[in-house]
Amino acid sequence: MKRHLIKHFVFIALALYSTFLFANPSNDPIIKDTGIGKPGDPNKISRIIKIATIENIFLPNEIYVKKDEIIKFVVKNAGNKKHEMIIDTMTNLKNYAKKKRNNPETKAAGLNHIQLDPGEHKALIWEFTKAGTINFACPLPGHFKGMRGKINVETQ
Ligand SMILES: [Cu+2]
Repeated sequence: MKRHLIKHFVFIALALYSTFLFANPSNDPIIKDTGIGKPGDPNKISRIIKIATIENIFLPNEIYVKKDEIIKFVVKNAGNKKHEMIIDTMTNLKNYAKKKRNNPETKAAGLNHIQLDPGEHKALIWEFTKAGTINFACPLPGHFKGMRGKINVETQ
């Protein structure tokens, strides 16, 4: 009887887990653990880093953080065009930029992504869980090649 119950629970746990893994209602680059980190808890911010977007570059485009830091990026669009900022793997960024080229209406709405109108500023809160280099970019057609940046996640 007990064994039967345990089996039952394991089954439910696995079912929930796989739902969590594969549920991706939007067209987002899927956020799974690819080493890029995860959305950060707004109550546990370690530091604020300001970034500006202009045509067609991020300032700064090279950023240094420490592993386990939760960074609030405050991104201001100081340019005259719309810009976006996505933190992701280069593969996901390239795929998304390609989708955007093929269909400019493609929208991502994940927590690794912000869209900014000229003059607008928005926050993106991110927790860096692994040391390494993480990419960010503006995926818009004509921007993607130049509007790229690197976040160097250093071991503490
Ligand atoms: Cu842009």
